[in-house]
Amino acid sequence: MSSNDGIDKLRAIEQQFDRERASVVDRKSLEDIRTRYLSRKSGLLTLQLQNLGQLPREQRAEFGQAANKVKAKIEASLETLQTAIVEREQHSSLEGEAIDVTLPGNRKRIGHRHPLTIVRKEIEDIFISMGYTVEDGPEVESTYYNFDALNIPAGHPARDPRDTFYISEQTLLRTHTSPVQVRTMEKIQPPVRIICPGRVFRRDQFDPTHSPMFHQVECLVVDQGITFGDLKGTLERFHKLFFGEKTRTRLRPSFFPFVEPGAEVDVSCGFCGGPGCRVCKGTGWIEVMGSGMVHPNLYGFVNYDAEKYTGFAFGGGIDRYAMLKYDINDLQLFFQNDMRFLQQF
Ligand code: 2NL
Repeated sequence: MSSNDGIDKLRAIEQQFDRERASVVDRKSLEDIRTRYLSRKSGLLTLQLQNLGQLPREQRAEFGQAANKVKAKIEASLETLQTAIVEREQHSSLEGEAIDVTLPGNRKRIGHRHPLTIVRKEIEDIFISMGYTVEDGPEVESTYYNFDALNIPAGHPARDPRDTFYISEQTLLRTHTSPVQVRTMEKIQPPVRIICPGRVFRRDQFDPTHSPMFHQVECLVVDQGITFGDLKGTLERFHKLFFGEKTRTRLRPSFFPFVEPGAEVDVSCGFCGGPGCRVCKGTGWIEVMGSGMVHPNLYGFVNYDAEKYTGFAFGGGIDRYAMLKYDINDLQLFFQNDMRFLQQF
């Protein structure tokens, strides 16, 4: 063999390598081609270099240089292929881990407030903003706080066991939140500015407007110089804040044992805005509360000076305010815990 034959072989190997390198696509095919050409024992190029010793001395240098050149080329080419393969692998693994920030989030379902709680807190916030504090007290009461101290004497029809849940002769489930106000007056001297929201109990059958347990909020103000005008102004302000600035408030004479004078409180109908509709039964007005000036007899029970102080009070159903606010026609929906209803708030 002459160095020319050898160099022709080298060129053939080089060309073969150039063709085969096109099919190198991953680490495996890269290692295969490296082995095929450069393996120490059987690489195509290695075998050529082993022929070096058989060449005439003067041809060895030329052949050796040519062979090393091809080897260097192949090695450089394998290096390039390796870099490309590593890059491609990194790229595709990053692509696999990529986060699509435009995908919709997976929303965690969290709890939320019951509509009656929403409305109670809204009422509380309005009165807190006017300087009132929120008070509460026991749901199981004595007849003294629920009736006697409120000027409802023994034998009064409001005490009828057909209307009230008695636990014993002198213990009952409170029928209104007024006992909390009596208890507060026992504790502190005027000025008093409080509201008392809470559960109350009456022997009523369930129907769209009745429930044996419902929620009331009562308000009590006692100070020097409190007038009926303060009562009316407070009710007007509260209803504008709760139902909207267009709301008007009207008082009609009425009777409650714990006030004198007493008045029913109507608000203008927010559904029809005046002319009359089903909600206001054609009158343009909706009855929402009872109210009045605190009866002087009450001051005797709590040790207030009836000559020095006057006060007003009013009370209404939180459930009823929620029904009006959310246009709900059945009180029972608040107590059935049907998620299809509750989820709407
Ligand atoms: C109602 C209640 C009224 C009151 C509640 C009251 C409380 C005290 C003193 C005087 Cl401690 N009054 N509360 C006054 C007038 C009416 O109505 O449930 N109406 C629908």
